[in-house]
Amino acid sequence: MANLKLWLSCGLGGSLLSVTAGCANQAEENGQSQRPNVIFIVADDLGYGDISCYGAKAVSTPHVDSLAATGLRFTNAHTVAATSTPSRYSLFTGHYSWRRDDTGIAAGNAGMIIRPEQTTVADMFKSAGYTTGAIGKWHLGLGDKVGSQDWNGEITPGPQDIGFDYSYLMAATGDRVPCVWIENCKVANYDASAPIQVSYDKPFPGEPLGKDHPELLTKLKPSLNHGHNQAIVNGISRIGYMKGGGKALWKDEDIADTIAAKAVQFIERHKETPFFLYVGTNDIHVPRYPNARFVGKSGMGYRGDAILQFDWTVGKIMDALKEQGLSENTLVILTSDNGPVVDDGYQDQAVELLGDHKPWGEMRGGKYSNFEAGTRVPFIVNWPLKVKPGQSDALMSQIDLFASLASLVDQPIAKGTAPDSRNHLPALLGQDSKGRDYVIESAGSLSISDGEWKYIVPNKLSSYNKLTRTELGNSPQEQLYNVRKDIGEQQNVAADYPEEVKRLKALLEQEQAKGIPMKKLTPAKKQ
Ligand code: NG6
Ligand code: CA
Repeated sequence: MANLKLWLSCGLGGSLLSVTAGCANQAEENGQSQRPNVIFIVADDLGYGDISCYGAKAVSTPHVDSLAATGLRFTNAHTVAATSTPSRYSLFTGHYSWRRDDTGIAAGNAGMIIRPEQTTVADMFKSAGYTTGAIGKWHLGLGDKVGSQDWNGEITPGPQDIGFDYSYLMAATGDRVPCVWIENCKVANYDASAPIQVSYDKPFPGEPLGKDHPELLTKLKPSLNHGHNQAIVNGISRIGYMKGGGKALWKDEDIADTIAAKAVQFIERHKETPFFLYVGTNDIHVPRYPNARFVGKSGMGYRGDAILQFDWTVGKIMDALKEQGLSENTLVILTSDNGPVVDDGYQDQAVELLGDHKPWGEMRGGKYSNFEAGTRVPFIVNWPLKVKPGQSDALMSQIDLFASLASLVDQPIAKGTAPDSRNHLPALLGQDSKGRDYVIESAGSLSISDGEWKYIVPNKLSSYNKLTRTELGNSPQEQLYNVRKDIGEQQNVAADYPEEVKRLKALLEQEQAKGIPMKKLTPAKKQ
């Protein structure tokens, strides 16, 4: 504890930003630095209103609630995008995914979207002497180019080339092939008797497909017209074609257990050194097929049960920290990659059993949407040693985690690295109640919000996703909402406040002109 105090008083005492290299070096030389471990827990498709500490009544999430009760619960924190790949890309790189036109929802055989020459938040922690790990959902591509992966050998480049010492990942999503875990750059539990082939173009002769063999879909059937009716693995049909896998194939009902076990193992193995761990849960993405322990427990069907399973995962991670004596000095950030969706492709009764539960809270839209529920997500910061419990209404963006945490561990950021990330460490730790001047959100179109006014760029994209029943917030008209007074974005007041429209539009255009120019706005490709 004495050592820890020295580092804290040296690096963080008084102004949080006054960490001086000399001070940190001196502490290190004396063997006296003890920086916090950092864990990102990134839920998948978990809505603002899906957990009880954010107002859910129909479902109870005691572990997440306890993290919030002993930490800081943010009410206005945003992802960069309303779907996984672009959201996670920005979280890891501090670079707006909308500046590139190849960061839409990735197929399971996509090449690695973050290029090895880019510097990630994991690289940053590694330079600071941390051991780094990535466990769970990846969805950022693997290997060099689409379709070029050797699923039966080494899959490179991979997370190891962008800063992660250890990785145990699903390549994309639960609903996309390949349905196997990849540990470091190889398929885990590889089964030589069942070589793996993956294609997103054509089926493998002799392999039954969900669309032709509904009788083989013993666990979940796809929703009408959503696709998800190709390769069948574990009685569930997926997006994409796959052959082989044998004993390496995952079982959906065990995915959460696997992720929790690997996260706990990582914590135990690295308890002596500072570590950075990213845990991307599969919950509550489709196909939702929770472990029997949770089935029927929420009364809301598999979607609610998957929320309970997510909460359990959080509990396992927190218990492991406690057991290793690391709770006090571990900075845990719990958030989601995008807003909620109810029917995202499988007949799991999420719509029928939703009842009064509002995954989107009081907001409009959801996953895929420019409206607020697309990107305003749960965001909890827990660091007992340093962060006082409470609520923060500061305007936050996940894009800033890179620069803020670099400041925390006293790492310089080279020019060109994390170009869109800003240091908001004081807000992250509850010492500044304002946060960003504005956040930029992307969901096919772009929006900009200063926390009071939100402007959505006019566009010709569709305004409604019939499959998921989501209002997408697209319109050929300019839209302006006062999200402070009208969080449900009901009143488009663009015509009444032309000055606000002009101001926000100019700010956004300024941002767009910066850095790597945006080639074109591409809506996320359906894979
Ligand atoms: C969509 C899928 C959806 C989900 C999403 C990615 C269809 C019709 N829908 O294209 O089921 O997989 O992609 O979700 O294919 S995300 O959270 O990983 O971004
Ligand atoms: Ca997601």
